[in-house]
Amino acid sequence: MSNPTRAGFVALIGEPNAGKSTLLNAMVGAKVSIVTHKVQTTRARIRGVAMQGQSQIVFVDTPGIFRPRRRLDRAMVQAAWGGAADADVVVLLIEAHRGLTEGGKAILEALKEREGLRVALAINKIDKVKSEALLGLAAQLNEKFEFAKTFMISAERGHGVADLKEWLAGEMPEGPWLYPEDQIADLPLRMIASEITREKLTLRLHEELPYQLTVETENWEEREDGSVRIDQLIYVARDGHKGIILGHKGETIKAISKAARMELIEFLDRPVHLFLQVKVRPNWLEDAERYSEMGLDFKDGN
Ligand SMILES: Nc1nc2c(ncn2[C@@H]2O[C@H](COP(=O)(O)OP(=O)(O)OP(=O)(O)O)[C@@H](O)[C@H]2O)c(=O)[nH]1
Ligand SMILES: [Mg+2]
Repeated sequence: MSNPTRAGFVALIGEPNAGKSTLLNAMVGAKVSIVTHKVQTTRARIRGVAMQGQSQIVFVDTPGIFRPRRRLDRAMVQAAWGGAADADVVVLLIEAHRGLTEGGKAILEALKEREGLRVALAINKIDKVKSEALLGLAAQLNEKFEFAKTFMISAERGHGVADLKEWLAGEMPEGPWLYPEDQIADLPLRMIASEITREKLTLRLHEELPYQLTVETENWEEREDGSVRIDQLIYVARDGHKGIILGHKGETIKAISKAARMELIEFLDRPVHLFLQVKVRPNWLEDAERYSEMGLDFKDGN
């Protein structure tokens, strides 16, 4: 008899910058979720689909969990916990070189309150520390919470990723696959395109980057010659931010547009015409429509 098929959800949670999106991409084998050196890169739940033998694992990348102050923060943290609640297994990422932080402790406390979650610990970025330090950290964390299993990984270099994937495959409940075997992401193309531009903005602007920035794909036109025309709006909250993004003689936005276009060409495998426009909208962080475009809930309680 052949093995039964299995399918389920694995939520990746952790503090901002822990490497959740990097791990998702490593699991899927393609860049599905954007990665930057900055905290709070991922804003909504992003699904990537991986196959391991007869198991289909739907990884759910989530925004980092931190103490939220603003409305957007709260919606992001809520999306992260929502991802955990819906998952068959939760993988908590802890950064090896930072160890058990205050933020990490808060997440462990919150996990304890949510009974019935099956949680694996992944100590990530092990390439940054000496291996002797890892056992102590693993023991310390396992004292604080009853993890189903502990893994030591480097999401960026791929160390330990295969072991984690194999274990997760066995944890998935029996059942039919949820997505076609060759599908790797469950995110509309328009949103992937917006995320790619947001990544390039983040990488290019560094410290100058306005937190209050979002990208939306306004128009997507498939052309007869096989190319695609994509029009995007970059929303910022202040006039000054617009100037930062445009740069001297429009040089900054030109460079951003070029970088985004190159990646879109690779991702879509066809010629791309990308048009970016910057719009100042002082109150976009209080604007329900912007949230739904990001895949976040906008509630009065936010
Ligand atoms: N040295 C090292 N760096 C890593 C590793 N995994 C991720 N990183 C880096 O850590 C930074 C954050 O990675 P992300 O994958 O964006 O982290 P995240 O948890 O998704 O962050 P948010 O979306 O902001 O919550 C990036 O600069 C990655 O290249 C790793 O195993 N080793
Ligand atoms: Mg992320």
